[in-house]
Amino acid sequence: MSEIKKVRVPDIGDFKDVPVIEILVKAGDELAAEDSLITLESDKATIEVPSPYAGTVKTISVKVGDRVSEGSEILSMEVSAEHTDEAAKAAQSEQAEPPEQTERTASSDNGQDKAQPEHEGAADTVSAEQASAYRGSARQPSQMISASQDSKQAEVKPHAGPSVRRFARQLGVDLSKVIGSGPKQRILKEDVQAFVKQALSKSQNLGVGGGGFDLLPWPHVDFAKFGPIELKSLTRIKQISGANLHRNWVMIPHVTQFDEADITDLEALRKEYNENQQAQAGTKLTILAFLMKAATAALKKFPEFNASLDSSNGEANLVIKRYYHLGFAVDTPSGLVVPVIRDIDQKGVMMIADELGKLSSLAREGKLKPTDMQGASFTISSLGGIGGTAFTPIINAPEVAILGVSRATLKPVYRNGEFVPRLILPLSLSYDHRVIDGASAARFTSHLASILADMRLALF
Ligand code: CAO
Repeated sequence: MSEIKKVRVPDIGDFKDVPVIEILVKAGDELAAEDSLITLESDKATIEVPSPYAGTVKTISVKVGDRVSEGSEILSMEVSAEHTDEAAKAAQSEQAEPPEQTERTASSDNGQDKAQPEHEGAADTVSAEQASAYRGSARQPSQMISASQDSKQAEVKPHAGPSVRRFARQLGVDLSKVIGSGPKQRILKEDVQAFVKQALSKSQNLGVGGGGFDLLPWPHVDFAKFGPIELKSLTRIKQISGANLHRNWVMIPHVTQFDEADITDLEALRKEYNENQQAQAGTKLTILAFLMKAATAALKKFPEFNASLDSSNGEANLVIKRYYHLGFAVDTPSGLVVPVIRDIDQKGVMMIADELGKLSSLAREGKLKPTDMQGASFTISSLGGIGGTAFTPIINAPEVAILGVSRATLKPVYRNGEFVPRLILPLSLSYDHRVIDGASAARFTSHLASILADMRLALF
């Protein structure tokens, strides 16, 4: 036995005259109880109305654009008596434990909702803990479907909730191409995200182009709850360099090679020179000027460190530079800047030291021109004047390596049967592992250390 049942808009809270934005079924459709029938969209929320019965759709009484309220007829269904009984039981249990029939935004608006990640739209509102639990579930992300699946899928209306449909519309995703991983292949927001991610990764050029990360939202904490706070805006330099550092950190697979150089003899030479110069008030020679010269000699021997990755023609190439323009990080009151000294290979340490001093002063006064900071093929970041034993500098893209230098200290070194005090300079070389292998990095820093121990090697 079966009977015809009219399905009406259920209690939708305070919403009245809400426009119908989607009709999700058609006459003849076989439905299970809880399948979505229509989508309503008020100015505050999107509401999906589920079927109270299992059965066959006979007639549809609304069309897109109609305005409905509680009690408005939606459609009629042929329902078997058995299903009607089940529905009655379900309705009873619903009263004890209301199901989630409406969109998150609607229910959270009236304060009745607790977001549950199993349903679409939840990702908009879930807490960090809920989201991480969701990500940890066994659900498989959706995949792009083949052309044959595509045509089959086109006959079937994609099974997705309103927030997911809206999300897909915003991103321009054709839901018929997305495979749902929810119950009854329902398409979840995650499936749309996975679809977009896959499409993006297909269009990327060998990992050198843009990138997408399916990360949790940043936690927003009201710190004032825990004690007094003060707001300070980041300087313009920090905002610009921060964005660059962030991109470089996430897009370049960094590895840092640590090494040490014995600069005892170099330091003796430097001090002797500076003492003579002080009498004449000449340029002060710092370790950094020697480091630039030594690094240039090492770059000549290992050209892949003086290079950039390029994928503009669709395949990955290494652009090896036959010029030696070295950037050096300068700590200024407004933030980090990196002026560049050009053609180090053609300059002596005195000329380099002179430019270092001038560019550092301009940097601290905020007077560097854009051209002063362009064209570097390799960068040195020296924290030696401040302290520290080692650090992991971030590569200054599109370069492929950066040398970090920490504070030189006297260390006991075993030589000819006895410990002797030697001045040891810590080196930290970060490199792009797509371009440089660990063995090459170890060879580079060993060679650099040999040059710093005996600058005559820079002549070869
Ligand atoms: N070990 C021991 N002493 C060192 C040293 C080292 N590696 N490097 C420099 N020093 C000494 C210098 O010899 C100098 O001592 P004296 O005054 O007795 O001669 C003193 O430290 C100060 O040197 P300096 O810092 O003025 O000069 P520099 O050429 O070494 O460095 C510059 C210039 C511009 C690189 C530096 O001032 C600077 O700004 N460093 C910070 C860079 C930075 O922030 N990097 C981090 C980037 S990532 O966030």
